[in-house]
Parts: sequence; C-alpha cells; structure tokens
Amino acid sequence: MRPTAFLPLVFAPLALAQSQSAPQCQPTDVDCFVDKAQYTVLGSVLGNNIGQSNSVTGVTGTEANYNATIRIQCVYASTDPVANNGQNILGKDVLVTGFGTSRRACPNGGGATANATQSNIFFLFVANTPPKGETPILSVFDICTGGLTYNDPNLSAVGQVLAQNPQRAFYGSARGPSDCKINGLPQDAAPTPSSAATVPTSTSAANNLPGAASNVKASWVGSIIAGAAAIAGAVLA
Ligand SMILES: *[C@@H]1O[C@H](CO)[C@@H](O)[C@H](O)[C@H]1NC(C)=O
Ligand SMILES: *[C@@H]1O[C@H](CO)[C@@H](O)[C@H](O)[C@H]1NC(C)=O
Ligand SMILES: CC(=O)N[C@H]1CO[C@H](CO)[C@@H](O)[C@@H]1O
Repeated sequence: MRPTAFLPLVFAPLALAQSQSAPQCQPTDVDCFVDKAQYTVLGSVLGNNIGQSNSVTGVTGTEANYNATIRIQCVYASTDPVANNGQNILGKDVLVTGFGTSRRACPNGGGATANATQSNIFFLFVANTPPKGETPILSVFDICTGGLTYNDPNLSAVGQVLAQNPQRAFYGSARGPSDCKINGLPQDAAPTPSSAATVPTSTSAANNLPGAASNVKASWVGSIIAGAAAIAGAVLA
C-alpha cells in the first residue's frame, strides 16, 4: 500500500457537521473570524495532499481542492471553550479539509492555502464527531481566506478580540505551552469580571508589553518550522 502524508482514519464514515460555505467574514475582519469560527488555533502545516492519490478513496488533491495535516500548537479560542475543551486537538496532528485556490465561490477567485512548514493562525471547525477520545477531522472555517500569518499584529488582533470576550479564550495548559501567550490576555486563568474591565484592549497597550517575548516567540516559531519541515520531509519523502 502506498504511504501517504495523512494520518490513518480509524473512524468512518465522515459526516460533515457543517458544509463548506462561501465567506462569512471579510478577509481582514479578525473580529469576525474569532467570533464565528469554532476554533482559533496556531497550526504548523506538516504537509498537504496536492498531487497525492488516496489509496482508499482514489481522490487526488489538487491546487484547487486539497487537505492538509496540521499540528495544532496552541488553541487560542473557541465559540464555546467549555463544550469544546476535550476535543483532543491540542498538540495533535489533525486532518484539515477545505483548502484550495482559485475558487469560483470566492471573491477574486481566492481560496485558503496550507503550504508545508507554514505556521498560521487558523480558523477551523470540527467536520465530524469522532468516537470519544479520537481526534476529529477539522475544516477551514472560511474556504476563501484560510489562515492569518503568525506575526505580532495578527496575534495582537486576536488578543484584542479575546480581551473583550475573555470567556471565549483558552487559558493555561488548555491553550498550550507557555509560548502560546497573547499580549494583553492572561495566560493562566480567565480574568475575573472586575479585572476583565482593566485588560488592555488598545493596539498600543498590547504592543507596548515587554519586547523580550517577541525574541522568544521568533525562535520558538523557528523551531516549530524546523520541526515541521523535518516531519513533512519524512512523511512526504
Ligand atoms: C479530504 O479529506 C476528506 C475526509 O477524509 C475526504 O472525504 C476528501 O475526499 C478529501 N479531499 C481531498 C481533495 O483529498
Ligand atoms: C502557497 O503556495 C502557493 C503555490 O503553490 C502560493 O500560490 C501561495 O501564495 C502560498 N500561500 C502562502 C500563504 O504563502
Ligand atoms: C489584522 C492584521 O493585522 N492583519 C495582518 C496580518 O499579517 C499580514 C502579513 O504581515 C498583514 O498583511 C495583515 O495586515
């Protein structure tokens, strides 16, 4: 049997919980994405199936329609962290469906891309409901936009939404390792209602926090990318 870059699927059939739809948010409207997507995560793309034929289904990924395997590094937010905690995606390599470019359904023939070794802030939803304890299959929330570049302005934009909606954020180990910090949002616990009001929400407040963190983050992303490249190289070879 031909090896593929994908995780073995131990559950079937795939029942899509939400069909893939045209855009629900403007491409630059981070508030809308964080507000509506089931999950906001940091994910590192390990590989995709462009040009690869699935030995079971016979489906081959194309530039216009493909899936990716993404390692979930941090889970920043969810529409319902209480209900969705325990979906078992943090730290996992998950199958994410719905990538592809030049889509007729998208403005200007846009689409969502997942290129190997990229780390992006992805907006996702659970596409199936796997047996308890199994990792679900996920889909891109908006097939026309895909992930945001993982950089300080984009992470700050996510943080500003969450500072105003702290009940949507994940904290502590549910969010991920300490590198999953977001400026302006407590790492370890949800702010109490009174302190929530004092969480900085302006761009300047979020960006004026100590600069040392960005060096740490840069090297951490470097190691994620190096690790992903090694893994992607191994599975795609
Ligand atoms: C993506 O994965 C889903 C779930 O396994 C599968 O049904 C679909 O055919 C795949 N699509 C492509 C283009 O590989
Ligand atoms: C991913 O690669 C494709 C070419 O295969 C390119 O057109 C696209 O811009 C890349 N996406 C990103 C986000 O860099
Ligand atoms: C909302 C926001 O700041 N988006 C930025 C995300 O990063 C890309 C790439 O640097 C910028 O072009 C966006 O403006």
